[in-house]
Amino acid sequence: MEPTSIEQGTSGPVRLTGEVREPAWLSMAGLRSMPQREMTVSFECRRSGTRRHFFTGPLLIDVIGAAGPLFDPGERKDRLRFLVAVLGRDGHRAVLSWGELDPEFGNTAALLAVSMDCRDLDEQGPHLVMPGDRCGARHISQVTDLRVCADERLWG
Ligand SMILES: Nc1nc2c(c(=O)[nH]1)N[C@H]1C(S)=C(S)[C@@H](COP(=O)(O)O)O[C@H]1N2
Ligand SMILES: [Mo]
Repeated sequence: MEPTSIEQGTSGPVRLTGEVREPAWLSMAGLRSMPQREMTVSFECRRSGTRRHFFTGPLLIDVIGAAGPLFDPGERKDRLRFLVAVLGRDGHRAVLSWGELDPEFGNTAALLAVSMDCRDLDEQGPHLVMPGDRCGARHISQVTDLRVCADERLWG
């Protein structure tokens, strides 16, 4: 299914697709209109050593939840079959599980950040923030695509 509405931001919107009721184009303004969290994360990069950044933005699970993932919301076990794939403009990507984000399970407060170190990210696009990660590789910059997938095709 193709996203239905376009709210163009400076960086180009983020596409949210896959197994959701309402695929969407997310603008930076739209992400800012959601409840905001802030957090400082530090991590080790093999190349650049210890890094530390301050981010603000909505919780990733709120962003995806608003699009209506196609699980039975009242059935905790059904949610555990879902994956969230995150893609950066340069092709760097990571796959997360719904279970690691869900407050009833791993409860990782991942953000889709709209500002980094007190500068807005409108030029770059949003930034995935994974609090608790020791390596920086899942703090994906310039996110362009989020895709929700159920596990069915893994077993096919
Ligand atoms: N889009 C994108 N984001 C990325 C990467 C990348 O290659 N592409 N590298 C990751 C890695 S390995 C690290 S350590 C951090 C480094 O972030 P910093 O240099 O801004 O502190 O960015 C992460 N985010
Ligand atoms: Mo890194």
